[in-house]
Amino acid sequence: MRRTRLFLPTLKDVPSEAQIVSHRLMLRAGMVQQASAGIYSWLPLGFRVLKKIEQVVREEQDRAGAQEVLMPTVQSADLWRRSGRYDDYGPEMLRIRDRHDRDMLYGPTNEEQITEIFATHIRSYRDLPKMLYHIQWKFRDEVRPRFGVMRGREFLMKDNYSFDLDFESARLSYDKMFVSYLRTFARLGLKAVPMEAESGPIGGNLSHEFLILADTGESSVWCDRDCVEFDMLARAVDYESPDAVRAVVEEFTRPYARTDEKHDEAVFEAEVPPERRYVGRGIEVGHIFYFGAKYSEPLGARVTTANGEEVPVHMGSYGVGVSRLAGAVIEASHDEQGIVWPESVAPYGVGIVNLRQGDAHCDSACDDLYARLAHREPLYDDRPERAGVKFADMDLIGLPWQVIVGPRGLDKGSVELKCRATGEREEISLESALARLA
Ligand code: 5CA
Repeated sequence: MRRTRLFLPTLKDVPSEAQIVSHRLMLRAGMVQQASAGIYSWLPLGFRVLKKIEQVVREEQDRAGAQEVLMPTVQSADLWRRSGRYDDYGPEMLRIRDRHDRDMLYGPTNEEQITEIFATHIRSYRDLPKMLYHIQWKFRDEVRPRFGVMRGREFLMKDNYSFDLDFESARLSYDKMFVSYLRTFARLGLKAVPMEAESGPIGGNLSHEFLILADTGESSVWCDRDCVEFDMLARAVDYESPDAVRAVVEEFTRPYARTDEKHDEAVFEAEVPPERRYVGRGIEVGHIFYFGAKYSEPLGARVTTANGEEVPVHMGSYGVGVSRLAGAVIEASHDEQGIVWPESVAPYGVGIVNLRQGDAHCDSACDDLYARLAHREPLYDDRPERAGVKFADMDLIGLPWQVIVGPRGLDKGSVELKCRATGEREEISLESALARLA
């Protein structure tokens, strides 16, 4: 993409209500624009990041054996009356009436809807287990939408639902999602710590939240430093082996890690020696639940077992805040100059900075780079702007690599390769820059 063509409305001054760094940077870098309280439009740069996050989430869901579907955003109130949640959900639910005076709602989550789909088609234990997920917009009329996309009213969520014959098998589905979350967040360049959690309005009795550590987080965190030091990508996990999956979960749940209601100070102090105690704040980026027959019972999701008995299926649900992650990644990875994208979600892989637009030599070197870096999704800053403006903008939008092309360098046959994360700049030949970025 050429910068002169890109719709990238960067801002100099950000609205004062943007309290946290990710919100400020997302506005400054022209990623999103508020449409109304807690509701955002995603502009090209933000949209590219959102799609990349979504793709990492999708790949790790598929790898764990889940299948993607797409359910609607607008649901019928009757379905929710059958589970008893229509009245329970309260003012967070956006209730709508259609022209025939039927009660509808904009889905805050999809347990009822997926359970109905399952119940319509699956009757036998032979068709189990199943894991079905979608990546779809949700609406929750939060009392205090804030921190930009981190606590929105409309937000993009990946929600997966598992269906199993018995607790044993449901536990394995839960564990697979647990492992898939560790892999997902690690690929996004995040350290996410799983913590025992309350299950809230989703219900159930087994639940973990995945939090990334950040001072601006809304949740409190008490954990063993061991939790922060795990390296999930360093291991290969065979999802076909229940023992291998279980082993990872056990390793990650052994050290103390609790948030808010589940925290027990006495247990924390007894289990974790002072030098290993971590007390701080975190951002919840994922939440998984096992809730047995809470929805399958009232909605009639039953299967026949091998001995001909009819039983409700055991279910779990597993959420990732996809749009929240765009903000969370920035909270975890930025500096004074701007965003520092991990390679996996960067909106473009490399920026090309032409220091003297209009100079034949510079222009042709940049065109050459631009063509030959196509596989790295280059963003070519071809504006007739001062070098300082281009540098500041490139650092603000945080692409992992920059190739800086100027007349003096070119005379010696060289360009500069800058790594955004370390700030290191290296003068090398154009060919070596291409080789390094290959
Ligand atoms: N049905 C279950 C799991 S599929 C569920 O809804 N769980 S949840 O309520 O915990 O939400 C899942 C994830 O969505 C959260 O971990 C969080 O990352 C994200 N999320 C929840 N509320 C918001 C919000 N208001 N704005 C942005 N992301 C949110």
